[in-house]
Amino acid sequence: MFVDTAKVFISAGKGGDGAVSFRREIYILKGGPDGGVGGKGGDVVFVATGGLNTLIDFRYKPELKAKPGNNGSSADKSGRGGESLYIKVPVGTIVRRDGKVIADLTVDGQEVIIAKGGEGGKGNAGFKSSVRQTPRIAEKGELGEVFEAELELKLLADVGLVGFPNAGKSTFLSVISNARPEIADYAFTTLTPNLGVADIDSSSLLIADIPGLIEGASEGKGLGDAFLRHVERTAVLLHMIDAYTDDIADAYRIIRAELSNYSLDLTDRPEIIALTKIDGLDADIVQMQIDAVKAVSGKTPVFAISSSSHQGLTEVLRALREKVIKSRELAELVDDDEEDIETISLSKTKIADTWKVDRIEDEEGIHFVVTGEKIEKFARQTQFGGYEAENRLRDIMKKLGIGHELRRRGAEGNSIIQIGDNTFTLLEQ
Ligand SMILES: Nc1nc2c(ncn2[C@@H]2O[C@H](COP(=O)(O)OP(=O)(O)OP(=O)(O)O)[C@@H](O)[C@H]2O)c(=O)[nH]1
Ligand SMILES: [Mg+2]
Repeated sequence: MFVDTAKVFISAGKGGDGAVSFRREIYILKGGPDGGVGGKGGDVVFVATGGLNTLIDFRYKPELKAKPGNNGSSADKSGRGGESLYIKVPVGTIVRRDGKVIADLTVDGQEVIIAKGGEGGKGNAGFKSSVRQTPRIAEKGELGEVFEAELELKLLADVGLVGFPNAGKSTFLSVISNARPEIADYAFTTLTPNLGVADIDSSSLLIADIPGLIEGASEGKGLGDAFLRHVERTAVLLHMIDAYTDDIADAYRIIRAELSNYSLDLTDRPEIIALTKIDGLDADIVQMQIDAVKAVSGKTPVFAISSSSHQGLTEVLRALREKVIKSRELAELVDDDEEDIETISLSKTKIADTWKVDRIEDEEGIHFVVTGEKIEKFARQTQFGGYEAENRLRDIMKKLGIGHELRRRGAEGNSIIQIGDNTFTLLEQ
């Protein structure tokens, strides 16, 4: 089975908690704080890997989980970082989160952090100050990023082979490259894309062979047009037509119509036409067929080839190579003007320190709900119940101006403040 989309649950590791500990040494009565920081949680990292061409593994691995960081400990020992999880994906894998592209792995060996592990919490050693000699406070580790990722594979090749079933696409690939696709004298032999590398003039071309298209493919006829996603990102299309076809102009138009129904982009793609299987045909018939297709294909170059007798193969590969080089040069020019794909992750987004206070009045009385990315992050790292930890959160609220706003809205010392799932009182009670 060939799989080119998958959904997978990603969870990066939680950061380790910071420790509360005091130095204990002989002759030292009251040692200073020496609780170490927690280790960073492991990341989930995708690695683009050549040679893979399906996402099927993800159907069996629906959850990808990196390890949490270890907690800090006494004697200023930091917790060990959680191991990151490295996952191989095919080159051409696009990763989305809530419909938004967060990564596009286009180069063999490229590594992208898909989900960031949480930072470790500070230990009490990190809270020591001139006024606070014996802090009994430590931070909890931050949670790692957790979300459902949508994966889509769009193979990246230089050339995409398109045409009717039985046109000779796979045979061509098998003759000019290292690929060994299935070949047979019936339609829909190819059921999954094949990739092959062809050598030409001391360079190489990566060529993708996909299942044949028929009229109505864009409405799901035959194998439909789903496989066209694998030629969407190829630089050049090689449109292959069996030279024995009766109405060759019509055959050409049908495939072009299906390409355009799938995506207008594909109609603009540089194209080369190859009439195939000319080994058994007289030269004047071949010429007649060439003329017939030229009448409808405009300036598109037309070649006549035979994979069996190796006729015209070098010429068509050379023409493909030139078009690929031209289109890549053009793409680079365009890319320079474009910004990189926007990626979202905790590390890259600056955490907003804006906040909001809501006064809630219900049958249980009045309480105040504080929301805001930064203050909620601090709250998540707070060990509720410990008065020092809560006091630190109160300090942070004060610094951000939240304390003032709470007072303004009528909060008193014993008013209940809620941040996230936690509640505490405005002042220590
Ligand atoms: N005589 C001759 N037969 C060929 C040539 N190329 C392909 N064929 C035959 O045409 C038939 C179809 O070839 P395939 O390569 O499987 O065609 P395809 O376009 O990949 O077909 P699908 O995978 O179904 O889309 C096979 O029987 C091949 O042997 C050629 O150059 N000359
Ligand atoms: Mg085939």
